[in-house]
Amino acid sequence: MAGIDYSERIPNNVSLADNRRLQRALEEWHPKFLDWWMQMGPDGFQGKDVYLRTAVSVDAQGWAQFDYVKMPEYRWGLFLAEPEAGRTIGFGDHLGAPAWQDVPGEYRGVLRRLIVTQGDTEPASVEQQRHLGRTCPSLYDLRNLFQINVEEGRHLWAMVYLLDAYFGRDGREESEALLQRRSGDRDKPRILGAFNEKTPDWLSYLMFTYFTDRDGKYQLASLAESGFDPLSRTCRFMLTEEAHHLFVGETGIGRVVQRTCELMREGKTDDVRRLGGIDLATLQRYINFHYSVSLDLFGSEISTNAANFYTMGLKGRFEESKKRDDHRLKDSTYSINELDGDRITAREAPALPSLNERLRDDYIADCQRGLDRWNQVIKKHEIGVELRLPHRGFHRAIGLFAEVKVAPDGRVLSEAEWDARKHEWLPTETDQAYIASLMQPVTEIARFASWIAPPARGVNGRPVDFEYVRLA
Ligand code: BYC
Repeated sequence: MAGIDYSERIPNNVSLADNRRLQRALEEWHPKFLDWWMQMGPDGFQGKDVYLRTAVSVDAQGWAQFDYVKMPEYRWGLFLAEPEAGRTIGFGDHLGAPAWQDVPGEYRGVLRRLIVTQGDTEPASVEQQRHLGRTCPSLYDLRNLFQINVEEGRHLWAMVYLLDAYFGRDGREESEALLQRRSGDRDKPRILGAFNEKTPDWLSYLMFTYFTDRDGKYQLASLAESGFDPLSRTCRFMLTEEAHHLFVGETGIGRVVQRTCELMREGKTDDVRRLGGIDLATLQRYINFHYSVSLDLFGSEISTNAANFYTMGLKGRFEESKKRDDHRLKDSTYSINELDGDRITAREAPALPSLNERLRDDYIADCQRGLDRWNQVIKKHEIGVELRLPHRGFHRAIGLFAEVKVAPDGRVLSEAEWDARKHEWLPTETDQAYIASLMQPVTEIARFASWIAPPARGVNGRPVDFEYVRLA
């Protein structure tokens, strides 16, 4: 295993110096990436010093080095988790065969598509979050936003490395195209739906990091099981960074809930808007929106693509290697939803094409854990409200439920009923205008916006009142 060569322009542990062709391809791509970053990355802060974590090696000590960095000078490197000696393919038709170190020729197109779809989400999220810096609720939050942005940039590098190293000329073309598509662009949109939505304010951003980044966790974990070893190792390292993004979402919404409850108690009112807070009903509508668009990211309940990815050994289940079954699933079934007129029922379906639904189930259970913690905060303040995940059929655009309108409690509705009530369940224009009105920048050290509580602790042992971004 080569150590990290940090003296190179592209720090890496993939022996880049020994691969001239790859080095040339990446060095050609690098300035294009920087152009994209300056054009589409965080607006207005590129010259500022930010207290960032940079990976300088993949071991426990080295992957988290903290210092002030200007974002365009961040060292976007190529890092793969350590190889596992003698690793074999853990599922599908090739179960037990040695993991592939090169692209299996017969699966080239499918594998490339999976990598491109994953890669496309990374720059998309940076584009979506581009203007948020100007309305940050604190320096601490501003720093966390930029940490996520640079790491999403690095995750793009990770996928571009795979494309350039293993897919020759069409890989290089895909790498270029990843810098050409734009979130929300009518002519050249990003590939997946949620990545073309706007992230116009910090509440949407915290919801995005809780719900949409969590799709990232489940998709990356499934790809980390891949029989294509470079993909597996790349995703395993990305997951270590991903944990911070999820932390930002969970603690961020937790801090909003905390502040709302404090204002409710202090003001003896549910109407905390008068006090500059975000009422629980609005929070619930934002949860409903972001959860439902994130559920769509798992694809249809029945998917031949998903069955093929698995059978081919390219994309496994969440924690595949911990499961105790035959890892082929040709004879197993899985319970999925079905529509029976205006009733939602369950049926047993063949397990292979149900793999998207199975992953969605894992994701839903994980989402619920955060809500439980936020509800604990509400309960501690002796407030009789519970935040809930809406039914999985609510407000869906992909799969079975795209055909019907479903209420948060799971009732199938007529179009007329839906139209009459949807404003109770999804953020309204008034909600959005109110949230927008709260988005006033707070950039003094140790101060926080009215709608969010300070965090329990700072970053990397630093105090909460540390100067996380130097704006002067
Ligand atoms: N929007 O067979 P189906 C992250 C397409 S997030 C638009 O049901 P399949 C991150 C689908 O492509 C993780 N189109 O779906 C988070 C297919 O098209 P074709 C991203 C959609 O293929 C935050 C057709 O509909 N990683 O990392 O089984 C910040 C039929 O679909 C959507 C991955 O997604 C949609 N929502 O599964 C930063 C992993 N859903 O083939 C980063 C790689 C489906 O008919 N991707 N379609 O032209 C995959 O594993 C699969 O592509 C999907 C879809 C799970 C996304």
